[in-house]
Amino acid sequence: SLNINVALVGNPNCGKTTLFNHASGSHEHVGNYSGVTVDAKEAFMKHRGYTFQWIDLPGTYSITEYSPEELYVRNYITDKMPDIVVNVVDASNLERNLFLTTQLIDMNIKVVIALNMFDELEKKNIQFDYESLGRMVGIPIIPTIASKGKGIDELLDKLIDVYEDRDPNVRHVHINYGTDIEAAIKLIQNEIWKNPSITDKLSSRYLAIKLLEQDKTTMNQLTASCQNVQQIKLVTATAIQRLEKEYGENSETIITDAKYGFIDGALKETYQENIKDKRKNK
Ligand code: GDP
Ligand code: K
Ligand code: MG
Repeated sequence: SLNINVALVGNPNCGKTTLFNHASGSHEHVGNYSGVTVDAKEAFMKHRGYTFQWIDLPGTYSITEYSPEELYVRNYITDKMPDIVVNVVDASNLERNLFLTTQLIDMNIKVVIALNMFDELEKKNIQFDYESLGRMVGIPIIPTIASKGKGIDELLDKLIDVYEDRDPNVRHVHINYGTDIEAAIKLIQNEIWKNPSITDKLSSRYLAIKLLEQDKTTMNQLTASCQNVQQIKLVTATAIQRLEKEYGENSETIITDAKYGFIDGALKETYQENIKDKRKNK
């Protein structure tokens, strides 16, 4: 039988649980994840001959290591390797929600975006060319109104297409973070590549970006499994030093700013409040 494991990933309150309940047909209350013990709800359903296994992961703004929720989501993606991540994005809060999306893009995994709260965009008469954004990032974007069960069938159909590698718009995109950061990524990647056992499982680009952010989880991971860890550390330290000198900022901030720079640029091209309508209202 055909099983598709789908993990729901997104900011808190973007509608993950609502989507999970609609998609799985269960209306079970899902507790909050604010405690130390992080838990994830799981449900099965069938659609067009496929069995979907849904995981409702805790809400996170970022995939870093600053909370149990972030670590849980991160480890779930890298260890359990779901077939597809559904990145639930709150359409009324695009800039902040898309930050997490940039991290999923770095991870080089299969992602479909559920552009949830689409009713909020419609209400405000906002023009958002989400299809164009989807082509830009190589990720299919499906509008949903989870609270009304709208868009769920379209999302399920898209998940099958992506699972079967049938969607021509899916491609692996590297967000271009600019010459200096890209050069630093390349240098670190060159060292990571010497460990095929690692890069089989995790994107070397993602690991390099994480090292540039001075992410301890990644460094510990590589220390445990890379033979050339001393060289990786040296190259990383040198790259960080060079970037921080150039930008006068902490390297994590430099990466964060670059990600927001990408998001701002992408939204400038695709997102616009209806100007005509705005004038009318004045
Ligand atoms: P989670 O934290 O991501 O699991 O978000 P929830 O599923 O708990 O949803 C947060 C709130 O948003 C709830 O009050 C939902 O009813 C509401 N909600 C979910 N989806 C939509 C939507 O598409 N449109 C609107 N307007 N509200 C929604
Ligand atoms: K919630
Ligand atoms: Mg929830």
